[in-house]
Amino acid sequence: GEQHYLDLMRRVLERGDERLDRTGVGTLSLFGEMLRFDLSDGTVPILTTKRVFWKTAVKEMLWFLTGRTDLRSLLQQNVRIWTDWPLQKYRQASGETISQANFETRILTDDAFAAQWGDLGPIYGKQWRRWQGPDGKVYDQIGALVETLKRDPASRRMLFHAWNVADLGQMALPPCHMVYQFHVTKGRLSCMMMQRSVDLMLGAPFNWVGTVALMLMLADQAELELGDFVWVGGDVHLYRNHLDAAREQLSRQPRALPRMRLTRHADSIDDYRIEDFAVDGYDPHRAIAADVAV
Ligand code: THF
Repeated sequence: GEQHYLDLMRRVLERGDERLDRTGVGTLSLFGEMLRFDLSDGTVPILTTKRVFWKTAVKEMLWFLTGRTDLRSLLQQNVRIWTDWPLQKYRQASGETISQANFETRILTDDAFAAQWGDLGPIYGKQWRRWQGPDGKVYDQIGALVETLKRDPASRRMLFHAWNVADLGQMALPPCHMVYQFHVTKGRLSCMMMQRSVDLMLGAPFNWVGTVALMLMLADQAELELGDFVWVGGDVHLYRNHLDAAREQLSRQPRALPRMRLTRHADSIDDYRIEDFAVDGYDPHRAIAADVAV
């Protein structure tokens, strides 16, 4: 449950190795951590010790599934968690001190601007749905996964991967949550997600909600119930400017985890919308503000 997250956060605070990271912010970091969440009773790891904006995280997952890598389609859903990277690139290239809001408006309204500055490169959606082989053939890893879940659920090859080595150089950021492996036993779908780099304050809670949403959709497609969500973190860190926020979170008592469910069956993995997700019994402590390291 949530206590395992809080215990991990406390261990990073107390024992994390202090290091300077790519962003220049600095982190405390541990290597190689695993958490297991049992979803079979309907509860899901949407943290209660701070409000997690779960709809934003589900919208991000739905955006990955469309195969898109453009900022505009995210902004149209009012999701602004990916703006920082194209914004930083634009500011550095143009020398303009444009605000985030003005940058987002231009991405939304100016086609040429969006085409030049609003693409994140071949990140998650591209690799998940349109991984291009050396022969030019395009592979839909998600479509193949759904087929295998239906036809051969005992398979040990049910996974998809975003670490396309040849494409890394064109990505705004190399994938953090890289590989998702699935397992079916007694009609229950489990997922292990491996994340090489973990922003424990901001990223992990979001990525977990996205993964659970994905599991719900896959289970619905393959007529399965949910089993375990196993999460494996590589470099698990707290940014130095999140330490007070982490201490604040650790001072709070976790409450009962909420439930997440789909409100309808969809005919294909491509037919889910944010309106199809419902969360029941979510009673979190108030949100904790924290800046994202770019
Ligand atoms: N880079 C860093 N440093 N941390 C990350 O978590 C991260 N991601 C994605 C790519 N690079 C990353 C971006 N995902 C928030 C949440 C997820 C993000 C980026 C930012 C965030 O700011 N969340 C706030 C507010 C949410 C909102 O405004 O809706 C929060 O309080 O949760 C990991 O995938």
